[in-house]
Amino acid sequence: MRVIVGSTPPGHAHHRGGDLLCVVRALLKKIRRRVLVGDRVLVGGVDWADRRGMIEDVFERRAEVADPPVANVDRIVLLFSLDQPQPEPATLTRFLVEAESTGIPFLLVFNKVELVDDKTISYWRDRLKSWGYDPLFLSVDQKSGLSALEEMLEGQTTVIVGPSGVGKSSLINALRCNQNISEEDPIHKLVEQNSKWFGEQRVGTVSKKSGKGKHTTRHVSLLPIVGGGFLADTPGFNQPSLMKVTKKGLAETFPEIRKMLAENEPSKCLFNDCVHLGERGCVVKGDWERYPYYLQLLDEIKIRESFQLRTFGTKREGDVRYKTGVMGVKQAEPRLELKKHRRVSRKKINQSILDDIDDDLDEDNWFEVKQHSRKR
Ligand SMILES: Nc1nc2c(ncn2[C@@H]2O[C@H](COP(=O)(O)OP(=O)(O)OP(=O)(O)O)[C@@H](O)[C@H]2O)c(=O)[nH]1
Ligand SMILES: [Mg+2]
Ligand SMILES: [Zn+2]
Repeated sequence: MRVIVGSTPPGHAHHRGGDLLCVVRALLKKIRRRVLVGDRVLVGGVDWADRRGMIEDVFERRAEVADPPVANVDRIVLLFSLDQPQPEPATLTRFLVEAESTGIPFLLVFNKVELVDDKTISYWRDRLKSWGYDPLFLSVDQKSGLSALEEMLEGQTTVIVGPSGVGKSSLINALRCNQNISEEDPIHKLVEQNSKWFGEQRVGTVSKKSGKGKHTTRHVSLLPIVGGGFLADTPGFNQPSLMKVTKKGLAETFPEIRKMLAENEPSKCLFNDCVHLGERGCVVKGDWERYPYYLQLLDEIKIRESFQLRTFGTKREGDVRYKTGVMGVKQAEPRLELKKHRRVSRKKINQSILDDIDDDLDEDNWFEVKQHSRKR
């Protein structure tokens, strides 16, 4: 992995930092502590002449995006294109849900505006507005609308995600080219010395037949951009996994539901932890565009959670704990996983399902639920 080093120890005056090519210490792999793009790491055994070293530890992460895996991200840019490929509402929803679930601020951007007429642009603007979003429209090819985005990304670490072929790598190239990197920024000065960081991201074509991209970008990489800050290019994919989204959390990722619940304060839904299937006393009415997507995703997550419950005895993913390590910095490490080969007893599964139902309900609601389950 390539690690940027801000400064070197005293006595190494002739090496002004730069970057090191590092291997990851075997122990980290053994305890399955993954090193992600964007991680701050502890490097040891440095050979300054050869610019090599070893990643010995990983510092605590401020934020983490699971899909694609990038650490310490300040912002997500969700990129789609208005044509070639056209936006698909179901895919768009999946990406939006995934971005909402990270809790990291994100920006929805539509590229290739020059391929469509004004009517199409306002159609998508209005449609997205009814979902609760205010997207940015631009064209990388025509270099229009880029400066608004540029300003927002300054000094931050941003990860750009979206389907294949929408122009993620093209956008990154546009934000990196024809500009001088700020002289004051020490990291950028260091980066300047290494031409690898200046290579353009490869751009692919979109298939004429299907209108889809060809998965040109294969790796996640963090690239320095204008005005300081980094932008992570990622491979395009159509199916964010939604692994971190829970059955209870899903509603929170839809602005439409958040709005309906806020408008109905303080009454809310009859059930305390209603999952909004339109039961009696549910205020999330079924007459909004994305309700079918909500129900579809809820089904998918339910299936996944019950699978996780059966396989691991827990539905909670990626538990980490913190300990203070070398240099007094808190570091995250994964909790030990249950041994996979040990079968979870049926009794234990039933107990955890009961516990789950228990947290879902107030005592007053018990009767309702029994009624419900009898009907089914
Ligand atoms: N018409 C038009 N084409 C564009 C624009 N921006 C990018 N493209 C084209 O879209 C195609 C795909 O661009 P890429 O940047 O490779 O797309 P990507 O999102 O990185 O794709 P993956 O790496 O496969 O995920 C290329 O042929 C680009 O030239 C634009 O604003 N207008
Ligand atoms: Mg790409
Ligand atoms: Zn409800």
